[in-house]
Amino acid sequence: MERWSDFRSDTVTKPTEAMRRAMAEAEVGDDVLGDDPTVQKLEALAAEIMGKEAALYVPSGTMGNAVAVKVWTRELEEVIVEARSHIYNMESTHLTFISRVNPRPLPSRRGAMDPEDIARNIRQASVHTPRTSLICLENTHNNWSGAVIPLENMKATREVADRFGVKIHLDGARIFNASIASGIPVKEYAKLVDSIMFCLSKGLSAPVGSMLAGPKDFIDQARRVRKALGGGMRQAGVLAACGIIALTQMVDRLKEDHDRAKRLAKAIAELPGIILNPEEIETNIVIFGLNHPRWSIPAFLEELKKRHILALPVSRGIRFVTHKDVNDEDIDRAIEAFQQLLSF
Ligand code: TLP
Repeated sequence: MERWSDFRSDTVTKPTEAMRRAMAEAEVGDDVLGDDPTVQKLEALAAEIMGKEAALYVPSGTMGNAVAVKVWTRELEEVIVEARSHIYNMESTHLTFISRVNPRPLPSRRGAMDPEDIARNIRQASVHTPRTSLICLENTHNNWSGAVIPLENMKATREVADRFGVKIHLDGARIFNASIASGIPVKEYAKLVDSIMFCLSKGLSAPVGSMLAGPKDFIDQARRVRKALGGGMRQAGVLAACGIIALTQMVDRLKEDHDRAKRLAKAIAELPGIILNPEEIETNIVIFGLNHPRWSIPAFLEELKKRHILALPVSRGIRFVTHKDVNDEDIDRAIEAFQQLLSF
């Protein structure tokens, strides 16, 4: 059967051979009872890599973000989020559904909110208004085409947060992509926030799981909230073993994904109907608009599918994501299809 070129997401990556072996050999225990050595090893490794006191293994990025918001906030409070952020748009409203806090979405420049704009939007509690208790950041920013949020912007946001006594949570689902693209160690980003969530199951290719890292008392409480949400996992060492490989063997190769995304972006940006500035592609996500007399977005995606090329529609167009399981041939094949379908 002809190969599928699957650009829908870096979440589609399959575990590596080394991960399969590690799963088979993993030492396990009951993690809810606190005795799975492989989960403990992964949590200690994650905390060390991020320079935080402790870390917690969670089943998904969404649960990691949901748990963090729940621990940092209370009812009658408000959380500042970026308008296009994943936490605000793509996580089934857990801010209101689970934490019962009010989201306050702010505009940004390619995912980076203006720290003074944040300052202006922080509210002290009154009988009329909620108290702002948390700022959520996202780096890299998925819906801004994988943009890297500059460290300087995060530093300035930290100053604002400290001025007003507000916490910062970072959705760092792809923080290793940010680090590889910028050359800045993940610890430098993590140092500027109170908690960070990052995913093992995206470009790092683990089958399941994300990490939440932060201060010890925060993680202690997060562990209780994870259990309350049904996220306590028993012999999870089988999965955590893959997470250890993700963190120790899979980070450096993210550069290949970035290079392929750039090559794809440069090649298609020149074609009729494509709305894309390839200079803006910094990591592994290519989002572009399509305005072509022959194609609607659904019809174009359907035609690509007939050619065994998969991508996803997003609010501003189409998203292609590069990852371990797409190679140079897949990129060539996609470029060729674009050329055939869009040229006059
Ligand atoms: N993003 C998924 C989809 O939900 C869109 C993807 O394919 O990109 N934060 C960010 C920035 C994310 O991109 C995602 C997943 C999450 C959190 C949630 O992670 P999971 O899927 O593990 O709950």
